[in-house]
Amino acid sequence: AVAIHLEDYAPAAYQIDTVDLDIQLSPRSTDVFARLAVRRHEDTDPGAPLELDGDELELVGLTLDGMPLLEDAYSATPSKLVLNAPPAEPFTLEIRTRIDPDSNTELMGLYRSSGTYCTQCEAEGFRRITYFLDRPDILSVYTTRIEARKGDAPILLGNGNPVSAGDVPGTDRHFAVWHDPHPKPSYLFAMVAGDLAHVADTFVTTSGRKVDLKIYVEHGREDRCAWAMDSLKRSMKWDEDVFGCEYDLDVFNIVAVSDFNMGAMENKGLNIFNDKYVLADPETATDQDYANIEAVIAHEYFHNWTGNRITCRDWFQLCLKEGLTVFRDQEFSSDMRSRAVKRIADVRLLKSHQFPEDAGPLAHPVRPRKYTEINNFYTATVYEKGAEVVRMLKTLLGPDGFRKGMDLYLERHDGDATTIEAFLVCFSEATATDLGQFARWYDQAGTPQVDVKSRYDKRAGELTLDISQSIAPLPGQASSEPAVIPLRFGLVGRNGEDMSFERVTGARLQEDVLILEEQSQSVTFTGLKSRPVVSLLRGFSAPVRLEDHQDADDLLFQARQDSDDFNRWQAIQTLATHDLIRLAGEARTGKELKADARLVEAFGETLLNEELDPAFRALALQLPSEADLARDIGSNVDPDAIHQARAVLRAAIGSENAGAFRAALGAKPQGSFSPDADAAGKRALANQALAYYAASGASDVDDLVMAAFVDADNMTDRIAALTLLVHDNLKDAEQALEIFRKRHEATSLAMDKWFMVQATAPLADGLEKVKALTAHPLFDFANPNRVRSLVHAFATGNATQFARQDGLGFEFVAGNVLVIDQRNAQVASRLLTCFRSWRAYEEGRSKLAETALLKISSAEGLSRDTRDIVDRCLQ
Ligand code: HT7
Ligand code: ZN
Repeated sequence: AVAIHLEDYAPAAYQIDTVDLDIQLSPRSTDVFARLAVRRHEDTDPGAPLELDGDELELVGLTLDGMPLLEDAYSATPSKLVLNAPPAEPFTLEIRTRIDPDSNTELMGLYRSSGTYCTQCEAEGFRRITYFLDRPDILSVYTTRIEARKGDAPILLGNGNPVSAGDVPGTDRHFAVWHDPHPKPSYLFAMVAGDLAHVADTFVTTSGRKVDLKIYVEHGREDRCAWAMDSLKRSMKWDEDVFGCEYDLDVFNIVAVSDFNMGAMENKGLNIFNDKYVLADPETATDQDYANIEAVIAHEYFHNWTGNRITCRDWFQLCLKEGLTVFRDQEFSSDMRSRAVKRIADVRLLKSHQFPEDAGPLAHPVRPRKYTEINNFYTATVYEKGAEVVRMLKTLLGPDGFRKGMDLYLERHDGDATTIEAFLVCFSEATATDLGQFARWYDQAGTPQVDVKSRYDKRAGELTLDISQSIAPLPGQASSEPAVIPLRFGLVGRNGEDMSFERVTGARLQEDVLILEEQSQSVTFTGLKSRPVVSLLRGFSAPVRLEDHQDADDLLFQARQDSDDFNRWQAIQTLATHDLIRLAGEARTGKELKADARLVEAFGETLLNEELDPAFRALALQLPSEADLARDIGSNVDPDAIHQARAVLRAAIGSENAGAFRAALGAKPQGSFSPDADAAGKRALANQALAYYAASGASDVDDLVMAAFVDADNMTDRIAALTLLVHDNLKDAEQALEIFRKRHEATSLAMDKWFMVQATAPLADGLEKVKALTAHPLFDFANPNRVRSLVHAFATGNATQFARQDGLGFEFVAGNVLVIDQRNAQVASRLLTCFRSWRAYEEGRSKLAETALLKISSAEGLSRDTRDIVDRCLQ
């Protein structure tokens, strides 16, 4: 496949000002009439060919200014329509294509999900509907007429505002016309048609515009939409309050569908969602589901400005909308919930998903310079690291400077398809700051490693930090330049308070942030009365790996005393990581394993510390995952040794503090269920206590966990207990699985959890069980959520079974990649990324992983998506 390079960007030769679509829906044969008002760009030579993109299209009609085109005036294939020499003056092109929504298993373009017609056009799905200049810098005003059989599709939805609707005389069909006044790129086009129920509400914007809000779902699911609607209204208000962004249409519609490649899509005025991010009630959704719904609803809504009103010039600029919008949704959730808890959750996600990506063969800059398949660049690097870069910009410029920059960006670029450079210029101009070096964050791949050694001179009362930064060489990036790293810090005195100092030399200081700009620098603080404990990277102020060589005493002190909650959490995690890595090393030598007593005690203290928010305590009690440990070990990884190490530490913490954990089981929120952060935090802590108690080996564990399962009155508690029963192989595990299945069989999202619990069970026959589940009547390769909940969950959440020493785990996943690739390339290539750290395994396993990858690589007819990932993994 041909690689596309950022440096080759050139504006299109033609512009399309308006698009009038008439879509005549029918399951197997849908006709699309597109009338395009085309105009030559002034700097394009008259007569230059017009090349429109297509993908698996059938052309059934073509006219130019109402006249059929002669055969030698154009050429058409399923993937291109070329007008050889179009008129120099503006003209109207009418294109008729025919498509088959029912056979569209890729879920890109127009397809059907449970009988509902829906579309997905980002990144390049519009070309599967009609021939078009399908690139984000072509902004057009769309009018869409949708026609369907009334009985099949009483609801007809499009972008923008409704214009008219009615019956088609003499037929069983009806139509609706929608008009979107805001010029937009084709990737934001959407339509939906189906037999759907809805819930309705309204929102009045600051300037008094009344907006009709509707959420459409399958019949019978209306009462699971309340949380999503509430989240939407809070998002609309928050964006006005915090960024001054108001909504700009008369309606805002959300449609939930069950077959969807990703989370949700921000189509103008018509967001389409994976139903997982809309539907919630206490019986079927966990607290994590509620938090995710709140975040995803906000994310898609916030795109209305950062993505839709201001869009990307080309797909290399994807982080312009995604990184910025993730940052905005993170801030929203922080304001709705506990800021510290949200920050910890976001950093855990960054470290577990983005750090490994950035350290392996799939590493790429936040703004890549080259791609062969853009769908493979909707990555943790573009989204999560992209958000971290925006967060650093705010740290460097301060809240006021950041807001000034955002205001300028929103005003200057409204209606533009623009670039990261233009974005940074707004911040630079608004605050008179040179951001030249900062821009490297967008262009360099890899996580900077920041090494800090501290020396304290007691006599002089001086502390010196010798700091260096570097990025390990990566494929295509042998060397790197120093980045601007805002390092938030505190010098913690024995009483737990931050100490003052006289002066700092060796780095710029902005309030409590040191600005690192050099490859290595020595920073000295003078005027200290005693040696402080140095608390670095507070709030995780930059996406770096910090090695600050803290000893166990200082880490324990930080875990107990640091005024920065994030670093308190980090200190206990670092202590646990150190001990787990030691234990994993010893497990490989056959030594008897014994957890560190002081660490075990610190966990007990954390549980009992009533001054700390329960949600924070629950997070602090969570051990680093097996994948986190594999990442930190970095090479010669043995998943069985890691698993054993974790089991030993978990058992030690559980048994040493068994009484306290048992007592904590009762600390559930009282009264009727509420998904708010407080109540969720209490449930999280009680369930964490249950997990540790289960690990204690006490004689009543089996009965107690089964009772917790049976008595649970919400999904959070039920799934927590079920996970323990199955993962710890407790007595009633099979019975509990059966009870759960019977109870939730009709609720697909709940059954996804049932599959996932089994997929991630670290049992000796885990793989065999998962294989058997692929033949379960409720397993379906056509449903991405189901595939993710079984095969993907196995590959990413069951380290010991995926990386089995007999290689069968790798073989199973590779075989599934090939099967899935036949029907849905995006789902297959995403699944394949679970092999990205294959070189970090010990020799035997990495050979087996390579064999599995080579098998994929040598398969016939691989999609471009899967070919791209397998080639990069093997490079
Ligand atoms: N902008 C969207 C990204 C996206 C997508 C969504 C659904 C299906 C396929 C997709 N390809 C790309 C989602 C977002 O980030 O908001
Ligand atoms: Zn997004």
